[in-house]
Amino acid sequence: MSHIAKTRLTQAQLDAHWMAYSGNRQFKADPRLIVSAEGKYYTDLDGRKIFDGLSGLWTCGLGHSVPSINEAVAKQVKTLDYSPAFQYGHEKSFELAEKITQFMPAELNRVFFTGSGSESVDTALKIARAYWRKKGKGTKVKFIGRAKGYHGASVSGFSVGGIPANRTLYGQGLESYHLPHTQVPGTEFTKGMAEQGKERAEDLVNLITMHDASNIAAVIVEPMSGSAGVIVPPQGYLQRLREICDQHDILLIFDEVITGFGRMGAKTGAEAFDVTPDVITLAKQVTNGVIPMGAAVFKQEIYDTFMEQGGPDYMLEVPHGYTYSAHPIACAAGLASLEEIQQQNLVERVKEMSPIWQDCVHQLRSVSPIISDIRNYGFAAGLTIAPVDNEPAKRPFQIAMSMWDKGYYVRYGADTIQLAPPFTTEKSEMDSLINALGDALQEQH
Ligand code: PXG
Ligand code: PLP
Repeated sequence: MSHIAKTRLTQAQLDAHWMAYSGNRQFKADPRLIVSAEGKYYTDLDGRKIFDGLSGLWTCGLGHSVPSINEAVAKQVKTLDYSPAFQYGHEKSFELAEKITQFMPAELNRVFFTGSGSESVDTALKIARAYWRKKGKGTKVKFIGRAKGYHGASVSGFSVGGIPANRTLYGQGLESYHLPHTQVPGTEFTKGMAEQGKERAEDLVNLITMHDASNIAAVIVEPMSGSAGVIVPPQGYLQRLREICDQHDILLIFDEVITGFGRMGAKTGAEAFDVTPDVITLAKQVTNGVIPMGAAVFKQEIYDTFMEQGGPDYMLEVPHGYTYSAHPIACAAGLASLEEIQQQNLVERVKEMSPIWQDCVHQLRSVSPIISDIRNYGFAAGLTIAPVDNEPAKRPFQIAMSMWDKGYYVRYGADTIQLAPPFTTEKSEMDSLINALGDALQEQH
């Protein structure tokens, strides 16, 4: 279906925008243009209603155009549109920091604001190095990420990230090494956490032997990988990473840009999997995607180390931050979003409904033989699609385009389809999403 005739955009306008993580040529030949959003649905340029099967980009668990968030943003923009982030402050950032800690494990109670997930990761990695330097261990500078990990688009993010396509073009990054991912053969179609795979944490011991703990600042993993297609940790795996990090004085960073604030049916991935890291990175759902914002949340001991060694009190303890750190409009959106999650008990709702979601997505197995794996946790699911013509990314793209035509937005990436419906999704909406996906898969046979 071609939608280009309906847009008033000129070719020059289409050409001028170099779109993020997009197939620019394909998009501009047949643009998929969204004009509005309300609740769980977008409206496209043709006036079609489209179900939001990924909650934006894992951002909008509350759905779109939430009145309390809209009002908070409108009020804030009229009251204080910008406030200098360095050396001066406004009340809302402190209120939001405290509100965020209500969602974090109790030990993580110091919040550094950023403008995105990528900046949150950059912040966590820089602070990890600086922390060890303050502790007199300035050789601890290397990082350990994990194969298939996604930690944002910055130089540090691609360095610790483990999705090959995001790395190959960019040459030298930060010195980083990678654990194997946890998609263990034989665990395909596991519901939730697999029993096998914990042993893959032992590779951390090997990496430490190779590089020595005296040279390693931090391990960074997503508790559940999102971008790579929803990879759920095996039972006991994260606990084992925690143990090894403790034994070797290495900081453990959980990148919770996707898993934070309810997606897992828990306040964080740390809570869902019962492992407490030293640092948690956040973004996306903190403002329900309405205004860009991220944060890195630290254990108090890390913060205290910088305060104790901060020099005279007119000096900066850490020379780090962003023009848009703690932006007042983002803070207003964040406060309203997190209050909405609490008031509607959405973390509990996702937890209660996730068995229904699990059953629903796993029904697809019998619908199509081209699915080689289905994974799920909370309100998230990933499907691996068997490749055709030696082109693993082709079928997922075709499936997602067919879904768009049917009135469903889903994410496609590499050989996967990703689903993450809004936290308020009803069973009937799950059924229709999965039925449509079944149809789109069958078109591939
Ligand atoms: N860490 C994780 C775990 C993420 O998922 C980032 C960092 C970077 O955040 P920013 O705000 O800088 O984009 C992310 C972002 C997908 C998809 O297809 C996921 C993300 C971004 C775009 C697409 O799953 N996650
Ligand atoms: N580049 C220049 C020239 C700048 O002046 C600044 C900020 O002042 C930046 C980059 C960083 O921008 P941001 O603080 O929005 O990350």
